[in-house]
Amino acid sequence: MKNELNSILQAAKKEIDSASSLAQLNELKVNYLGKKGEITTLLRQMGSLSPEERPVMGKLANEVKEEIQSLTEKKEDYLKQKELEDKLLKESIDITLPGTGRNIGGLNPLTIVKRAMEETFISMGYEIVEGPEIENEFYNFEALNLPATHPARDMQDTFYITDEFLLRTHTSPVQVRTMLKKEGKLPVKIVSPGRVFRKDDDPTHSPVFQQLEGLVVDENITMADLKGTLLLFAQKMFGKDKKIRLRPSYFPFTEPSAEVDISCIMCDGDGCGTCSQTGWVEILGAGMVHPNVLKNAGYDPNKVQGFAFGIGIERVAMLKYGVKDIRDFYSGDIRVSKQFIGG
Ligand code: 2NL
Repeated sequence: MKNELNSILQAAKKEIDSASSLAQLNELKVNYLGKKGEITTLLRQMGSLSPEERPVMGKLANEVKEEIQSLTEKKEDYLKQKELEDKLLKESIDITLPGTGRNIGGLNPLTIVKRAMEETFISMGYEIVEGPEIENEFYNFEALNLPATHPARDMQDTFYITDEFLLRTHTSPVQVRTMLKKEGKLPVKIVSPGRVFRKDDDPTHSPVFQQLEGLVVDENITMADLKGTLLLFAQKMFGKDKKIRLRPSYFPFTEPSAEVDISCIMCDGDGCGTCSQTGWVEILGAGMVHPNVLKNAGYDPNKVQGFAFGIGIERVAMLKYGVKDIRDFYSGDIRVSKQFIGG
């Protein structure tokens, strides 16, 4: 029996030694020490021993049991530690690898230019007013001296939603709404920036574009006020050295009307490709508010006057940044806005 116990111990030592997982170790623990394990089975045969041998064998069996127990515990600790180390090794992060980086967006150049324009007019005491992009014919056409029969109304290739509703073709309806709300009160001094819509699509026309219109109504307003205002605007946007000139033009909502040029920002007036050798580039349209428009909006044209102007935001941005195709602003191509990160 002593020999058997010894060989059990040797076999157990070998198995414990070669166990490579906690599951394996558990299994051999049951095999040696469990209720149906080898040592228990051997101890059942104690009855065949002499009374002197029994306590000796019992003591030896217990020692073998304890040794196997302590060896499995040690191995268990070792395997647990090893499993943890393996896991940590697998999860380890190489902090020397380069980072994945982050894509930071930039403002669309039109937003940058729109904000700069707004700031310019805020500094001159204007209020910014916005309004609906879906309009009706009264605010978009009729009130602005464009009756249904007016040729400008088919000239303006309009997106109609229903017979009644359309996408505004300019931001003037916002100004009509503002005047009507004021019920004849003075002064009116507002700019209306926003998206407008026309059935146009080529390198210099987009079906969706942005405008900033300005309107001043008060007593004793003259064309000199308009010219001074636009000169200040041109100089704030393009540089203190810039000059402007007004050329006679026609808009149904202003009389007289003018097209406004700025001294060429590329060649400073010497003549180049941008200004077609003229030294001037057109930047906006303007004029004195037509008496009919004042009347339609609740003002007496015999008592008050007004000036108004409309500036294409894309036009200003194209000039300022040398953009050749208006559609680049609306392409959604990140290579466009990336060039404007940080303003
Ligand atoms: C252009 C021309 C213009 C106006 C817009 C306006 C608004 C009211 C009354 C009178 Cl409520 N006029 N706006 C006046 C003249 C020209 O825009 O070519 N814009 C890009």
